[in-house]
Amino acid sequence: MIWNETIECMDREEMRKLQGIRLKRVVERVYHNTPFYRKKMQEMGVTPDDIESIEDIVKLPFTVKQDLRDNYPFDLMAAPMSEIVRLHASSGTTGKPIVVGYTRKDLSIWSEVVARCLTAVGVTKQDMVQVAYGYGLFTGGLGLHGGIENLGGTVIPMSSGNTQKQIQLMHDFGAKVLACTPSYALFLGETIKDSGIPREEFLLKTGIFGAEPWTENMRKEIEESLGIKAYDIYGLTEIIGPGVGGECECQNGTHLWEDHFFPEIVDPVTLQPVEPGQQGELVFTAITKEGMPMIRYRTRDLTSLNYEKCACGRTAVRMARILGRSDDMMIIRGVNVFPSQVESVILELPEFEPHYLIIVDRVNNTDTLEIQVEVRSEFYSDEMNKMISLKKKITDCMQSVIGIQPKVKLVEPRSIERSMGKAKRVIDNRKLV
Ligand code: DLL
Repeated sequence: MIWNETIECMDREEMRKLQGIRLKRVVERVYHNTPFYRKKMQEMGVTPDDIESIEDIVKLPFTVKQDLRDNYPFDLMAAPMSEIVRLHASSGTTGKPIVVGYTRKDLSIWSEVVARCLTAVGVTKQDMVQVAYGYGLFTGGLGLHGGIENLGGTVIPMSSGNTQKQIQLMHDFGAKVLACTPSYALFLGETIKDSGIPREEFLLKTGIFGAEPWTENMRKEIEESLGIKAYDIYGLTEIIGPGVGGECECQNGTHLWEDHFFPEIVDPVTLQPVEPGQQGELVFTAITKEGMPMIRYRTRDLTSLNYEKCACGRTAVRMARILGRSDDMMIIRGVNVFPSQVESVILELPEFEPHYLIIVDRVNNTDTLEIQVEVRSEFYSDEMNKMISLKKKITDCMQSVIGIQPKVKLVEPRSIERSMGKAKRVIDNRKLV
């Protein structure tokens, strides 16, 4: 099933024309309504008249997270505050939060794109969806919520946490779909197992997971643990929240809803467009937003785009799994290491649980990398020899993938703290110095 066939399967030339018209409109809007953008465009000598087609997007300035902080709270709005009907915010790890505002039309676009994501993975109005993303300033809960209502499904607005109750209601209500972070999905799977309720008594069949990077191996792990199909949903507060894109049943890339969010991939250093299909930093322009449109917003997410038509029939461009954020990349003794590489090694090995912690530090001016990982109970042993050889096995695998030798610490099952929202798996103590 396809929610909006005209758009999702639109011919590429036609899509580019539509994007061009919308780009011109949004550039006019921000030029006249948002002093920040007008100033930046004037500095570059660009006016809305220079924008004739989507190709002209490269004439426009980039926007970065710091710009949102500098314009805190409302200076990037392109609509009067009387037109703003909802605010969301994201705090990040440091500094002031970033704030975004939505007009009524923005909310209706949001519920449209989330409905597309839900339909693309087979969710229908017959289905009950348990939303275990956080509700509140975070966009996850309310974003999914609006899409499910638009689709006509039944929402269970659980929010995150309260894990025992999540399980109980999922079971008693017969939820078919679960929406939460992949790390919380793992925790819920573990908790169901512990509850002693037979898994067959749950009607769950589909998971809609996102808000944090996750690997293909993590997908397999979750699918097995919950007995479901697990799909990716992508988004970010600055652009709209969840639903900037979502996977279809082919599980072969995340379709981006490019009639609303125009994607580019640029080299994060030179900021020039990369060759088609190459990996780089994802940049979005929200070409239909009214409240707070973003122009060429640098997401810091690293991925690549595939414009081939998908087996599902959609022509909407597909984004590869996010490798990580450029600011998540750790440089350890000069070597670039992504948490996703560490995750894929751990999940490749049957002896380990998908729960781990990466601790980076600097001792005597040398970077250290410690990986704590839980050993599955069937492999956990009091025999020293067994544990030593297990440790050697994972250390060798890590070294061959990440290029440096980590210090691995094997820990008991269930000893690493579980996450109910976005998992925090990296502790970089070097930043404290
Ligand atoms: O996480 C919005 C969201 C909510 C998406 C629920 C999906 C589901 P932020 O808190 O602003 O918004 O974080 C956005 O999270 O730039 C990525 O780095 C990361 N991210 C989001 N979805 C995915 C995903 C929400 N599917 C940041 N895969 C983004 C990998 C993701 N990373």
